[in-house]
Amino acid sequence: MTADAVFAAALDTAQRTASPISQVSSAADVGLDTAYATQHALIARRVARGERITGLKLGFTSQAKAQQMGVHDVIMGTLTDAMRLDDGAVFDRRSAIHPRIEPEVAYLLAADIDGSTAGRPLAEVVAAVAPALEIIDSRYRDFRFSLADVVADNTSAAAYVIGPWTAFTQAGALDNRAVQLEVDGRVSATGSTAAILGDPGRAIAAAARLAGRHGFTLRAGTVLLAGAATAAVPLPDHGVVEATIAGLGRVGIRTHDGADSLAQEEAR
Ligand code: OOG
Ligand code: MG
Repeated sequence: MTADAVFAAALDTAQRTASPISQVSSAADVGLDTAYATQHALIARRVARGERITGLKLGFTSQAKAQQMGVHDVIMGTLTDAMRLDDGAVFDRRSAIHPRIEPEVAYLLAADIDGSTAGRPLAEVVAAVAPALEIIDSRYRDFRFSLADVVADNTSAAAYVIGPWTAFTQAGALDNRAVQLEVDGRVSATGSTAAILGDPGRAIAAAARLAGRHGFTLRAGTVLLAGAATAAVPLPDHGVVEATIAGLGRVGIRTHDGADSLAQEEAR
């Protein structure tokens, strides 16, 4: 087996069993090419089990995230239908190791995107925008990683939920919208969409560049998460998490960590 296949198998098992592993960089000198090859091999395993790719995500597009994790390059990960939750759905905390949650801007793509799309007007390549939440869960011990580690681990992607879509042409400028993350009705992070590359619309060109360089394809009808606008916060074992983006609306999930707490949640 090649190194990327070995790493992919270990990361896949870590995710499926919710048990953390050592950073792949602790065993070998892993470069960015091997890291993306590992991510592609990991996704190929999930697709072979019947999952479908539903989009891509960017990481470390904001200073808040880069500083929180000590990783300063923009990275790309892959989303599948098994990670998608409906707005308002319940997430089982036990399926994750040490999950965190963060507010995101989601784009619905109107066209296939590759390196040549970088110069096209956004209105031609984006159909709609929505507030979103991402649950991240590093498969590495202590939620610590190098750039190559986190790329190999599919950029910590665990789950995502998308709120109501607004047609891109109706959404207006998105370069400075207030973002708020609430846990059980209490504000736990605030920021602005301006934190995402200065304007989250720049995520499209950034994704096009990374796609060309690292073997991804962005397809019409799939989603792009532009990256968190604020630092991530720990996912509560049991509670309600909501994100609001001014002018775009609100999106939320509930969490539970066992049958009893789910029953309590449903009785509320
Ligand atoms: C990596 C994923 C980063 C974002 O929105 O910046 C990311 C991590 O923080 O574990 O998803
Ligand atoms: Mg994210």
